[in-house]
Amino acid sequence: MSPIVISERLIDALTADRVRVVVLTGAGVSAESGIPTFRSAGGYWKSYRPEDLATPEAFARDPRTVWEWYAHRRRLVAGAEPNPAHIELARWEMSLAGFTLITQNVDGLHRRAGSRQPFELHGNITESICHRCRQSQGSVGLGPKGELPACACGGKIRPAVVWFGEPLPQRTLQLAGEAAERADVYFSIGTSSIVQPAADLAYVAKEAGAYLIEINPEETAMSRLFDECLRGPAGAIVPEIGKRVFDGESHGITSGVKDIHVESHES
Ligand code: BJW
Ligand code: ZN
Repeated sequence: MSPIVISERLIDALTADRVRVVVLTGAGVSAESGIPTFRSAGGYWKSYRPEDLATPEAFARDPRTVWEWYAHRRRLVAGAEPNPAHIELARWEMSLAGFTLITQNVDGLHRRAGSRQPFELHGNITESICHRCRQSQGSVGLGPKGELPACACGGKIRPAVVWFGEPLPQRTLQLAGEAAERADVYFSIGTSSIVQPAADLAYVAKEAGAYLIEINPEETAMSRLFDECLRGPAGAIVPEIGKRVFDGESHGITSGVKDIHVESHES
């Protein structure tokens, strides 16, 4: 059993007066809820090509295959529960006046854990829109006999998510960028930091002078940018940070959680 080491530097930063904390989450935050990631072991992009499933071109070419993949994922999400990382992040929102949660995840688990206003950069898998007129279509999906859903305008209905090559919701992205510009502490949790423009928010925060923390069992494309990398599962590390910061538990080292260590990148 390795200890989780939460540095004094991080605790001091999080307990400062009027601290502004920004958290960006990715698929790894939902891995412990049983939702596969995209790029890590068992991730979707290990078995499928993104261009066959998560692009407007794929949907135009083969909407049934795309819909079947999303129908499968909707069922997974419906059967999943928020895990301790989602629940703890909802508590941070309640406890900190200056807290912003930004997520790349489309599973809605942050909201189900109690987060009131996560900025969902890549949409929400449970909702649908018309691919042509962009009207919201509730949660409509494949019909009982596998019929493809269609809008009154004649356009094809699709999941309300952001595919490669599509713009992110502009207002949401703008608010996320503004929060990153004002951050004192910026967390990147459970993301490979490969997909843009979400990954670049860490650069925005760094430029603005924030203290940067990555929580991920693996090194990522951007680990070197971060001041501290906490290596281990979000479901263990996020609650441990919360315990030290919000429950007033003693600083330093706690034992009992496996496979966690900290890398510090002194500049
Ligand atoms: C754990 C863990 C545990 C495991 N605890 N951690 C600059 C350069 C090159 C290309 C581009 C560029 N700028 C834009 C692009 C193009 C493209 C892009 O970024 N491509 C890259 C692949 C290079 N970006 C776009 O196309 C974006 N749009 C855009 O830029 O539009 C511009 C535009 C403007 C105006 C008009 C038109 C266009 C859109 C990106 C959309 C991404 N969509 C997806 C699918 C969403 C719908 C769906 O879910 O089906 O979003 S792809 C997929 O990747 C999904 C995710 O949100 C996203 C990020 O993945 P994430 O969350 O990081 O997951 P993983 O699997 O990569 O990583 C998981 C991590 O968790 C791993 O590191 C594990 O180690 C870790 N982990 N267990 C903590 N227990
Ligand atoms: Zn329409």
